[in-house]
Amino acid sequence: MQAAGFHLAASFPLAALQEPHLQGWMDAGYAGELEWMQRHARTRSNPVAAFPRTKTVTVGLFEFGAPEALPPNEARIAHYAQGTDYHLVIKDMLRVAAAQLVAQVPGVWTRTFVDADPLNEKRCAELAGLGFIGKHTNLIVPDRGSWCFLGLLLTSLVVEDSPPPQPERCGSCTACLDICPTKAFPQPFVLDARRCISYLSIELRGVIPRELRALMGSWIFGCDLCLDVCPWNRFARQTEAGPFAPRPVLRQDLPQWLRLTAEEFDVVFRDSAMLRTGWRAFMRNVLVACGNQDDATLYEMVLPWSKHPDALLRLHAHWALGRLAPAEARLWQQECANAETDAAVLEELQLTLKETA
Ligand code: B12
Ligand code: SF4
Ligand code: SF4
Repeated sequence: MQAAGFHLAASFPLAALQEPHLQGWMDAGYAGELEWMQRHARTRSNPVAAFPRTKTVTVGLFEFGAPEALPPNEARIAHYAQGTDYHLVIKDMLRVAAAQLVAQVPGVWTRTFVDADPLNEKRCAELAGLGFIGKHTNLIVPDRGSWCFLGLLLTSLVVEDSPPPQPERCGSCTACLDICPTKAFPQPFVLDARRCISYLSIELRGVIPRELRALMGSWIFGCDLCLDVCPWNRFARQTEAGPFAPRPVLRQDLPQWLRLTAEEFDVVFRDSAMLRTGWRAFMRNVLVACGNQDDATLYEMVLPWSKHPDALLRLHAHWALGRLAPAEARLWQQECANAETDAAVLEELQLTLKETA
């Protein structure tokens, strides 16, 4: 795997993989609208039956390096998403690793997984002895931190011994739990995805729950707060950024993002993990971030979005207007409420008008 470009790699027998808490996590509703998780949960509850040809899982780990200091309180994009889409890059590296293995061991069966496939990659990395899972629920490599991508190579080869697991080393630290603005951890080591800004800004396509919008700050794609605060990330190495080097085109402020058209979105985010969210949900995020700024000059720039034909965008724009300049917004929103035909937008208008009364 190292020859294919991974910084670290280790293997364990698939038979060792169990997720005893998974069904409880699903039953608690923590997966939100991640519908594919239901399908995956069935597979993940019995991976040996689901992948009968797989004997060994080799986990590849690629460090994308610590981020620069978080940008000013404007438009924040998670560090992992600032370069080329890791799904493409890690998949290619896994394919190279698979081809190298087949060349060495003719007849060996292989399969490659990255992210959207039905195995828990951080749990696999833990079983392979690469690190431990912290209270923020991500993998931490003790001498390298957690700014890393994971990928899996499933093979029909048999490994004799599992590496020893690494002990969990959070100790009494609770920095990640404390910093989370949306209080997304119902308990240490458990995440309620429905409250996580990463889920809200990337996975959720509809209306962002009203009570969470104000807590999202300036994040317009993903969130890094719980990783950034982790003391283990002091050990993160500055690696060759390569395909994950931040793209300069992403260094834009909120007024610039507000001007992004759907056509430009496809160009700017070509080969980027951000393409996945789509222009509509991305602009929704930008509007929410605008509503979280203490900057009334944004009002005029958000205003046209409250007349947008798409109800989702109108709704979030009205929320932002009510926060940016409540008195000014009030007159305009009373007018809009009389003409509004969408029930959700009308409800948003009524709530905003009540707040600004
Ligand atoms: C779904 C998903 C998400 C969801 C859910 C996050 C989560 N914590 O799982 C959302 C959209 C919120 C998300 C966000 C992010 N993600 Co994500 N995500 C995934 C994905 C596709 C599946 C993970 C999964 O199955 N989660 C669901 C739950 C069930 O898993 P779990 O946390 O392991 O839950 C277990 C615990 O709760 C435990 N449990 C339950 N009760 C109890 C009680 C006790 C006492 C204990 C000890 C345990 C316990 O059992 C559960 C089941 O096993 C993986 C890729 C993959 N295929 O594995 C990437 C992955 C985990 N994500 C990744 C990244 C980078 C992120 C973000 C940092 C991106 C960002 N900057 O915005 C954030 C981090 C947010 C966070 N604090 O976790 C990386 C993590 C790399 C690493 N170092 O670990 C992965 C591995 C992708 C990759 N290939 O690199 N992600
Ligand atoms: S990514 Fe952000 S919102 Fe999600 S759990 Fe971490 S700090 Fe909370
Ligand atoms: S911030 Fe502290 S509690 Fe959270 S994962 Fe890191 S060491 Fe563990």
